[in-house]
Amino acid sequence: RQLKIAVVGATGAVGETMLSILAERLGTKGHEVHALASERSLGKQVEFGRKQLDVEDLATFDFSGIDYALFSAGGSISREHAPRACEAGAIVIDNTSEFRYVDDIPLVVPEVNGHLLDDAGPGTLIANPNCSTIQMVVALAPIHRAVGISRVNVATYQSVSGAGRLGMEELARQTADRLGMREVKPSKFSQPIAFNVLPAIDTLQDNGYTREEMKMHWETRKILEDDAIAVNATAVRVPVFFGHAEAVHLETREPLSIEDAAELLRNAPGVTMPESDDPGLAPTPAFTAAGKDGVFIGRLRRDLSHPQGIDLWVVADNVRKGAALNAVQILQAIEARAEGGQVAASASRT
Ligand code: A2P
Ligand code: 11C
Repeated sequence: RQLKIAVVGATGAVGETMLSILAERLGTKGHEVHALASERSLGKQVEFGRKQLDVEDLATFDFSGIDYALFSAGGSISREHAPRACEAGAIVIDNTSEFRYVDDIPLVVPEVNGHLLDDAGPGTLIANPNCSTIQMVVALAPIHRAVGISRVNVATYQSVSGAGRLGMEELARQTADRLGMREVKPSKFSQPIAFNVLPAIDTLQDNGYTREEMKMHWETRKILEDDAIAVNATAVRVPVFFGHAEAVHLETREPLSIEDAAELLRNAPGVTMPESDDPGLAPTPAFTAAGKDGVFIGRLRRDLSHPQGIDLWVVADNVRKGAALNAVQILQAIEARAEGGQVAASASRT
Protein backbone atom coordinates (compact mmCIF):
# COMPACT_ATOMS: atom_id res chain seq x y z
CA ARG A 1 0.00 0.00 0.00
CA GLN A 2 1.02 3.60 -0.40
CA LEU A 3 2.34 4.99 2.84
CA LYS A 4 2.62 8.36 4.52
CA ILE A 5 5.88 8.41 6.44
CA ALA A 6 7.57 11.09 8.53
CA VAL A 7 11.31 10.85 9.26
CA VAL A 8 12.27 12.94 12.29
CA GLY A 9 15.95 13.90 12.32
CA ALA A 10 16.10 13.65 8.53
CA THR A 11 19.24 15.80 8.26
CA GLY A 12 21.19 13.56 10.64
CA ALA A 13 23.39 10.53 10.00
CA VAL A 14 20.65 8.02 10.85
CA GLY A 15 17.79 10.06 9.36
CA GLU A 16 19.40 10.36 5.95
CA THR A 17 20.09 6.61 5.95
CA MET A 18 16.45 5.94 6.91
CA LEU A 19 15.40 7.91 3.83
CA SER A 20 17.78 6.05 1.56
CA ILE A 21 16.75 2.62 2.91
CA LEU A 22 13.05 3.53 2.61
CA ALA A 23 13.67 4.50 -1.01
CA GLU A 24 15.64 1.27 -1.63
CA ARG A 25 13.13 -1.03 0.01
CA LEU A 26 9.73 0.60 -0.68
CA GLY A 27 10.56 2.58 -3.83
CA THR A 28 9.75 6.25 -4.03
CA LYS A 29 6.58 6.03 -6.12
CA GLY A 30 3.27 6.70 -4.46
CA HIS A 31 4.58 7.17 -0.95
CA GLU A 32 4.34 10.53 0.78
CA VAL A 33 7.49 11.12 2.81
CA HIS A 34 8.11 14.09 5.10
CA ALA A 35 11.66 14.99 6.15
CA LEU A 36 11.52 16.68 9.54
CA ALA A 37 14.28 18.40 11.49
CA SER A 38 14.73 21.54 13.53
CA GLU A 39 13.84 25.06 12.43
CA ARG A 40 17.58 25.52 11.71
CA SER A 41 17.26 23.20 8.73
CA LEU A 42 14.38 25.01 7.02
CA GLY A 43 15.41 25.79 3.45
CA LYS A 44 17.56 22.64 3.22
CA GLN A 45 16.73 19.63 1.09
CA VAL A 46 17.47 15.96 1.67
CA GLU A 47 17.51 13.02 -0.75
CA PHE A 48 14.77 10.40 -0.98
CA GLY A 49 15.95 8.18 -3.82
CA ARG A 50 16.30 10.52 -6.77
CA LYS A 51 13.85 12.99 -5.26
CA GLN A 52 14.78 16.01 -3.18
CA LEU A 53 12.54 16.66 -0.18
CA ASP A 54 12.21 20.06 1.48
CA VAL A 55 12.99 19.80 5.18
CA GLU A 56 9.99 20.66 7.35
CA ASP A 57 9.99 21.91 10.95
CA LEU A 58 9.12 19.18 13.44
CA ALA A 59 7.83 21.73 15.97
CA THR A 60 4.91 22.76 13.74
CA PHE A 61 4.37 19.48 11.87
CA ASP A 62 0.90 17.94 12.11
CA PHE A 63 1.14 14.11 12.24
CA SER A 64 -2.54 13.59 11.28
CA GLY A 65 -2.78 11.03 8.49
CA ILE A 66 0.83 9.83 8.92
CA ASP A 67 1.08 6.02 8.94
CA TYR A 68 4.63 5.74 10.32
CA ALA A 69 6.84 8.26 12.13
CA LEU A 70 10.49 7.23 12.41
CA PHE A 71 12.23 9.25 15.13
CA SER A 72 15.99 9.70 15.34
CA ALA A 73 16.63 13.22 16.62
CA GLY A 74 17.59 12.50 20.23
CA GLY A 75 15.76 11.38 23.36
CA SER A 76 14.42 14.77 24.42
CA ILE A 77 12.89 15.32 20.97
CA SER A 78 11.20 11.91 21.11
CA ARG A 79 9.96 12.59 24.64
CA GLU A 80 8.27 15.76 23.46
CA HIS A 81 7.00 14.81 20.02
CA ALA A 82 6.58 11.00 19.80
CA PRO A 83 3.48 10.98 22.06
CA ARG A 84 1.72 13.55 19.88
CA ALA A 85 2.58 11.51 16.76
CA CYS A 86 1.02 8.45 18.42
CA GLU A 87 -2.05 10.44 19.47
CA ALA A 88 -2.47 11.53 15.86
CA GLY A 89 -2.61 7.82 14.91
CA ALA A 90 0.90 7.22 13.60
CA ILE A 91 2.86 4.08 14.39
CA VAL A 92 6.02 5.50 15.94
CA ILE A 93 9.34 3.68 15.56
CA ASP A 94 11.69 5.44 17.94
CA ASN A 95 15.45 5.07 17.54
CA THR A 96 16.32 6.85 20.80
CA SER A 97 16.71 5.33 24.25
CA GLU A 98 13.78 7.38 25.59
CA PHE A 99 11.16 4.60 25.74
CA ARG A 100 13.27 1.43 25.49
CA TYR A 101 13.11 0.50 29.14
CA VAL A 102 9.39 1.04 29.64
CA ASP A 103 7.94 -2.41 30.37
CA ASP A 104 5.04 -2.46 27.94
CA ILE A 105 6.88 -0.78 25.06
CA PRO A 106 8.19 -3.41 22.64
CA LEU A 107 11.93 -3.26 21.95
CA VAL A 108 12.29 -5.03 18.66
CA VAL A 109 14.86 -6.63 16.39
CA PRO A 110 12.62 -8.27 13.77
CA GLU A 111 14.83 -11.37 13.29
CA VAL A 112 14.78 -11.99 17.05
CA ASN A 113 11.48 -10.91 18.61
CA GLY A 114 9.35 -9.80 15.66
CA HIS A 115 6.34 -11.52 17.27
CA LEU A 116 5.99 -8.39 19.42
CA LEU A 117 4.80 -6.58 16.32
CA ASP A 118 1.72 -8.79 15.92
CA ASP A 119 -0.52 -6.29 17.70
CA ALA A 120 1.04 -3.09 16.33
CA GLY A 121 -1.46 -0.63 14.93
CA PRO A 122 -2.17 3.09 14.74
CA GLY A 123 -0.84 4.82 17.84
CA THR A 124 1.61 2.04 18.80
CA LEU A 125 5.12 3.08 19.81
CA ILE A 126 7.93 0.62 19.13
CA ALA A 127 11.44 1.22 20.39
CA ASN A 128 14.47 0.49 18.20
CA PRO A 129 17.38 -0.82 20.29
CA ASN A 130 20.89 0.59 20.59
CA CYS A 131 23.20 -0.26 17.69
CA SER A 132 25.69 -2.28 19.70
CA THR A 133 22.87 -4.35 21.20
CA ILE A 134 21.13 -5.04 17.88
CA GLN A 135 24.08 -6.69 16.17
CA MET A 136 24.94 -8.69 19.29
CA VAL A 137 21.44 -10.10 19.83
CA VAL A 138 21.13 -11.13 16.18
CA ALA A 139 24.15 -13.37 16.87
CA LEU A 140 23.11 -14.47 20.37
CA ALA A 141 19.47 -15.31 19.62
CA PRO A 142 19.92 -18.60 17.72
CA ILE A 143 22.32 -19.91 20.37
CA HIS A 144 20.11 -18.73 23.21
CA ARG A 145 17.10 -20.43 21.64
CA ALA A 146 18.97 -23.70 21.20
CA VAL A 147 20.86 -24.12 24.48
CA GLY A 148 20.39 -20.97 26.57
CA ILE A 149 23.04 -18.38 27.32
CA SER A 150 23.93 -17.72 30.94
CA ARG A 151 26.55 -15.00 30.56
CA VAL A 152 27.98 -12.64 27.97
CA ASN A 153 31.24 -10.74 28.18
CA VAL A 154 31.64 -8.23 25.39
CA ALA A 155 34.11 -5.54 24.40
CA THR A 156 32.97 -3.22 21.63
CA TYR A 157 34.89 -1.32 18.97
CA GLN A 158 32.40 1.38 17.98
CA SER A 159 32.71 3.75 15.05
CA VAL A 160 32.27 7.51 15.32
CA SER A 161 29.07 7.56 13.25
CA GLY A 162 27.38 6.25 16.42
CA ALA A 163 27.90 9.76 17.73
CA GLY A 164 26.13 11.26 14.71
CA ARG A 165 27.30 13.70 12.09
CA LEU A 166 29.37 15.70 14.58
CA GLY A 167 31.27 12.55 15.57
CA MET A 168 32.22 11.86 11.96
CA GLU A 169 33.23 15.47 11.37
CA GLU A 170 35.43 15.37 14.47
CA LEU A 171 37.32 12.25 13.36
CA ALA A 172 37.87 13.71 9.88
CA ARG A 173 39.03 17.06 11.24
CA GLN A 174 41.33 15.58 13.87
CA THR A 175 42.87 13.14 11.39
CA ALA A 176 43.72 16.02 9.04
CA ASP A 177 45.01 18.12 11.95
CA ARG A 178 47.25 15.33 13.26
CA LEU A 179 48.68 14.63 9.81
CA GLY A 180 49.24 18.36 9.34
CA MET A 181 51.05 18.52 12.72
CA ARG A 182 48.39 20.88 14.02
CA GLU A 183 46.89 20.90 17.50
CA VAL A 184 43.91 18.53 17.96
CA LYS A 185 40.93 19.92 19.85
CA PRO A 186 38.37 17.44 21.25
CA SER A 187 34.76 18.62 21.28
CA LYS A 188 32.20 15.85 20.67
CA PHE A 189 34.52 13.24 22.24
CA SER A 190 36.19 13.71 25.62
CA GLN A 191 39.73 13.10 24.27
CA PRO A 192 41.27 12.99 20.78
CA ILE A 193 39.72 10.18 18.74
CA ALA A 194 42.05 10.31 15.71
CA PHE A 195 44.76 7.61 16.04
CA ASN A 196 43.35 6.73 19.46
CA VAL A 197 40.72 4.58 21.22
CA LEU A 198 38.43 5.83 23.98
CA PRO A 199 36.76 3.55 26.56
CA ALA A 200 34.03 6.11 27.13
CA ILE A 201 30.65 6.07 25.37
CA ASP A 202 27.76 7.94 26.97
CA THR A 203 27.63 8.96 30.63
CA LEU A 204 29.13 7.26 33.69
CA GLN A 205 26.58 5.44 35.88
CA ASP A 206 26.74 4.99 39.66
CA ASN A 207 27.92 1.38 39.24
CA GLY A 208 31.06 2.35 37.30
CA TYR A 209 29.71 1.26 33.89
CA THR A 210 28.88 3.74 31.16
CA ARG A 211 25.31 4.09 29.98
CA GLU A 212 26.26 2.51 26.62
CA GLU A 213 27.48 -0.56 28.51
CA MET A 214 24.33 -0.68 30.63
CA LYS A 215 22.19 -0.38 27.48
CA MET A 216 23.73 -3.65 26.27
CA HIS A 217 22.89 -5.26 29.61
CA TRP A 218 19.29 -3.96 29.86
CA GLU A 219 18.38 -4.36 26.20
CA THR A 220 19.84 -7.85 25.69
CA ARG A 221 17.73 -9.16 28.56
CA LYS A 222 14.61 -7.43 27.33
CA ILE A 223 14.98 -8.54 23.70
CA LEU A 224 15.90 -12.14 24.52
CA GLU A 225 13.11 -12.13 27.13
CA ASP A 226 15.40 -13.56 29.79
CA ASP A 227 16.44 -11.58 32.86
CA ALA A 228 18.78 -14.36 33.97
CA ILE A 229 21.35 -13.53 31.27
CA ALA A 230 24.34 -11.73 32.77
CA VAL A 231 25.83 -9.16 30.39
CA ASN A 232 29.18 -7.55 31.15
CA ALA A 233 30.17 -4.94 28.55
CA THR A 234 33.06 -2.57 27.94
CA ALA A 235 32.17 -0.05 25.22
CA VAL A 236 35.03 1.54 23.31
CA ARG A 237 35.08 4.21 20.59
CA VAL A 238 37.57 3.61 17.77
CA PRO A 239 38.64 5.86 14.87
CA VAL A 240 36.47 4.15 12.25
CA PHE A 241 33.71 6.00 10.38
CA PHE A 242 31.12 3.26 9.83
CA GLY A 243 30.62 -0.15 11.45
CA HIS A 244 30.81 -1.43 14.99
CA ALA A 245 32.78 -4.58 15.91
CA GLU A 246 32.38 -6.65 19.05
CA ALA A 247 34.48 -9.36 20.69
CA VAL A 248 31.80 -11.50 22.31
CA HIS A 249 32.52 -14.23 24.86
CA LEU A 250 29.44 -16.18 25.84
CA GLU A 251 28.74 -19.08 28.17
CA THR A 252 25.95 -21.48 27.29
CA ARG A 253 23.63 -23.19 29.76
CA GLU A 254 23.72 -26.54 27.94
CA PRO A 255 26.80 -27.83 26.09
CA LEU A 256 27.09 -26.79 22.43
CA SER A 257 29.82 -27.89 20.04
CA ILE A 258 31.50 -25.26 17.90
CA GLU A 259 30.29 -27.12 14.79
CA ASP A 260 26.70 -26.88 16.00
CA ALA A 261 27.17 -23.22 16.95
CA ALA A 262 28.48 -22.54 13.43
CA GLU A 263 25.49 -24.33 11.93
CA LEU A 264 23.04 -22.35 14.07
CA LEU A 265 24.69 -19.06 13.13
CA ARG A 266 24.95 -19.90 9.44
CA ASN A 267 21.20 -20.53 9.34
CA ALA A 268 20.24 -17.55 11.50
CA PRO A 269 18.22 -14.80 9.83
CA GLY A 270 20.26 -11.67 9.21
CA VAL A 271 23.62 -13.39 9.79
CA THR A 272 26.41 -13.73 7.24
CA MET A 273 29.31 -16.00 8.13
CA PRO A 274 32.28 -16.47 5.83
CA GLU A 275 33.25 -20.10 5.17
CA SER A 276 36.91 -19.41 5.91
CA ASP A 277 38.09 -19.29 9.50
CA ASP A 278 41.31 -17.51 8.49
CA PRO A 279 41.53 -14.56 10.92
CA GLY A 280 43.04 -12.51 8.11
CA LEU A 281 39.74 -12.85 6.26
CA ALA A 282 37.51 -12.11 9.26
CA PRO A 283 34.82 -9.47 8.69
CA THR A 284 35.83 -5.88 9.43
CA PRO A 285 33.69 -2.79 10.01
CA ALA A 286 34.97 -0.56 7.24
CA PHE A 287 35.52 -3.12 4.48
CA THR A 288 32.97 -5.87 5.17
CA ALA A 289 30.05 -4.28 6.97
CA ALA A 290 29.88 -0.59 6.01
CA GLY A 291 27.02 0.01 3.61
CA LYS A 292 25.73 -3.58 3.97
CA ASP A 293 22.65 -4.93 5.70
CA GLY A 294 24.01 -8.09 7.34
CA VAL A 295 25.44 -8.94 10.72
CA PHE A 296 28.82 -10.54 9.96
CA ILE A 297 30.35 -13.14 12.24
CA GLY A 298 33.91 -14.44 12.34
CA ARG A 299 36.55 -15.88 14.71
CA LEU A 300 34.12 -18.46 16.09
CA ARG A 301 36.00 -20.71 18.52
CA ARG A 302 35.86 -22.61 21.79
CA ASP A 303 36.85 -20.39 24.74
CA LEU A 304 39.73 -22.38 26.20
CA SER A 305 39.19 -20.75 29.60
CA HIS A 306 35.64 -22.14 30.00
CA PRO A 307 34.14 -25.55 29.11
CA GLN A 308 30.88 -24.00 27.86
CA GLY A 309 32.44 -20.80 26.56
CA ILE A 310 32.25 -19.67 22.93
CA ASP A 311 34.08 -16.69 21.41
CA LEU A 312 32.95 -14.79 18.35
CA TRP A 313 33.54 -11.55 16.52
CA VAL A 314 30.43 -9.67 15.42
CA VAL A 315 30.45 -6.79 12.93
CA ALA A 316 27.66 -4.68 11.41
CA ASP A 317 27.01 -1.26 9.94
CA ASN A 318 25.82 0.60 13.05
CA VAL A 319 23.92 3.24 11.08
CA ARG A 320 22.13 0.64 8.94
CA LYS A 321 21.40 -2.58 10.93
CA GLY A 322 22.19 -0.75 14.17
CA ALA A 323 19.63 1.98 13.55
CA ALA A 324 18.02 2.97 10.24
CA LEU A 325 17.67 -0.47 8.66
CA ASN A 326 16.30 -2.07 11.81
CA ALA A 327 13.68 0.69 12.00
CA VAL A 328 12.67 0.18 8.37
CA GLN A 329 12.58 -3.61 8.89
CA ILE A 330 10.14 -3.01 11.79
CA LEU A 331 7.97 -0.93 9.47
CA GLN A 332 8.10 -3.63 6.79
CA ALA A 333 7.33 -6.39 9.30
CA ILE A 334 4.23 -4.50 10.48
CA GLU A 335 3.15 -3.91 6.89
CA ALA A 336 3.65 -7.61 6.06
CA ARG A 337 1.48 -8.53 9.03
CA ALA A 338 -1.20 -6.05 7.93
CA GLU A 339 -1.16 -7.50 4.43
CA GLY A 340 -1.29 -11.02 5.84
CA GLY A 341 -4.28 -9.95 7.90
CA GLN A 342 -5.98 -8.54 4.83
CA VAL A 343 -5.34 -11.73 2.90
CA ALA A 344 -6.70 -13.80 5.78
CA ALA A 345 -9.71 -11.48 6.13
CA SER A 346 -10.52 -11.59 2.43
CA ALA A 347 -9.98 -15.37 2.36
CA SER A 348 -12.42 -15.80 5.22
CA ARG A 349 -15.00 -13.69 3.39
CA THR A 350 -14.96 -15.94 0.31
P1 A2P B 1 19.04 19.70 12.53
O1 A2P B 1 20.01 19.34 11.43
O2 A2P B 1 17.98 20.63 12.07
O3 A2P B 1 19.73 20.10 13.80
P2 A2P B 1 22.90 13.63 14.22
O4 A2P B 1 22.59 12.60 15.27
O5 A2P B 1 23.51 13.03 13.00
O6 A2P B 1 23.68 14.77 14.76
O7 A2P B 1 21.48 14.22 13.77
C1 A2P B 1 20.54 14.76 14.67
C2 A2P B 1 19.22 15.02 13.97
O8 A2P B 1 18.29 15.48 14.95
C3 A2P B 1 19.32 16.11 12.90
O9 A2P B 1 18.46 15.81 11.83
C4 A2P B 1 18.81 17.31 13.66
O10 A2P B 1 18.24 18.33 12.86
C5 A2P B 1 17.71 16.68 14.50
N1 A2P B 1 17.36 17.57 15.59
C6 A2P B 1 18.16 18.03 16.57
N2 A2P B 1 17.48 18.89 17.38
C7 A2P B 1 16.22 18.96 16.88
C8 A2P B 1 15.04 19.66 17.25
N3 A2P B 1 15.00 20.51 18.29
N4 A2P B 1 13.93 19.49 16.49
C9 A2P B 1 13.94 18.66 15.41
N5 A2P B 1 15.03 17.98 15.03
C10 A2P B 1 16.15 18.12 15.74
C1 11C C 1 27.10 5.05 19.86
N1 11C C 1 25.48 3.34 20.42
O1 11C C 1 27.69 4.28 19.10
C2 11C C 1 25.70 4.76 20.34
C3 11C C 1 24.74 5.47 19.43
O2 11C C 1 21.05 4.62 22.28
O3 11C C 1 20.61 4.72 20.18
C4 11C C 1 23.28 5.09 19.60
C5 11C C 1 22.70 5.55 20.91
C6 11C C 1 21.37 4.93 21.13
O4 11C C 1 27.57 6.11 20.26
